[in-house]
Amino acid sequence: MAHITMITGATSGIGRATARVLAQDGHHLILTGRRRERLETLRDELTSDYPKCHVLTLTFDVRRRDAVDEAIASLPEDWRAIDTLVNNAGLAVGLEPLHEGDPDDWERMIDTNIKGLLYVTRAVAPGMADRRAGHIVNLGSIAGREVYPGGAVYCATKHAVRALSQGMRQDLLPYGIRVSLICPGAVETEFSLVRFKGDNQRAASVYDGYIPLTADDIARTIRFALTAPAHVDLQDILVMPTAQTDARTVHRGGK
Ligand code: NDP
Ligand code: 8X3
Repeated sequence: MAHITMITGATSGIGRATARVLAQDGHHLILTGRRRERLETLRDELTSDYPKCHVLTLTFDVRRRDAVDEAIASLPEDWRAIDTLVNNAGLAVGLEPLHEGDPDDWERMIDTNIKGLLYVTRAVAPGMADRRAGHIVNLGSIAGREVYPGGAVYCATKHAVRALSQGMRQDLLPYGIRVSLICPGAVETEFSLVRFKGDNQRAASVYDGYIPLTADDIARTIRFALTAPAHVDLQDILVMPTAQTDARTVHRGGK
């Protein structure tokens, strides 16, 4: 039987790269995001490059609980037994000090990174518990271990993802479900473009003078967690660029 994997936020960056790596491994993929056209293009590319891979796309906003429930309920019978859920959809918005921050930005981050992840997990995990099998991969961050200036709310959401991962592990323990938290440092994706609201120059400057991680680096890390033997749960993986030691320290201008 094919392995069914659902990836949220597959229209870009880490989600899209993970879809490609897992397509190569023969997973059947449920790809989700808000940008329908990108999902459909990715589906067409993957099914043409990897004929063994079947792809189903679902377009919804993870912040809308009704839309999440509706999308999961709409899955055809042979797509319902989801083996792996990659909770990847997420974003940072803004980098202002807390006292100057825009509460609308805070809502977007909290609603997407915390509540959206919860809604999707609530819709998918019961099936895993019934089947007594499954693997949930949550995208945390170095920002879920540290806090940096201007990042208080984003960092708080990723600290929450860390707490939720631990809680999921506890609650799902009797069902043999693995929960892996993947915590990257700087990965060059559309992340900074979103954070700086389309300011290309400011986004690019985040990665100036050093080699950041690529989305593919993280996709391969996710593959590593998924391919561990069933009795091994890689609970918490921190992946940093060699040029970055912690959330605030990047060595620019080296090799
Ligand atoms: P991208 O901006 O490239 O991709 C983000 C993805 O999330 C997109 O596919 C987007 O799809 C989806 N998404 C955002 N909001 C929503 C929403 N409301 N509903 C559904 N989907 C949504 O960023 P990354 O690939 O870098 O980020 C992926 C994850 O990795 C995030 O959780 C991020 O916090 C985390 N991360 C990123 C790091 C980095 O440096 N890039 C480092 C550490 C962690 P669409 O817009 O089509 O809905
Ligand atoms: C993304 C990494 O350091 O920009 O989670 O917050 S960081």
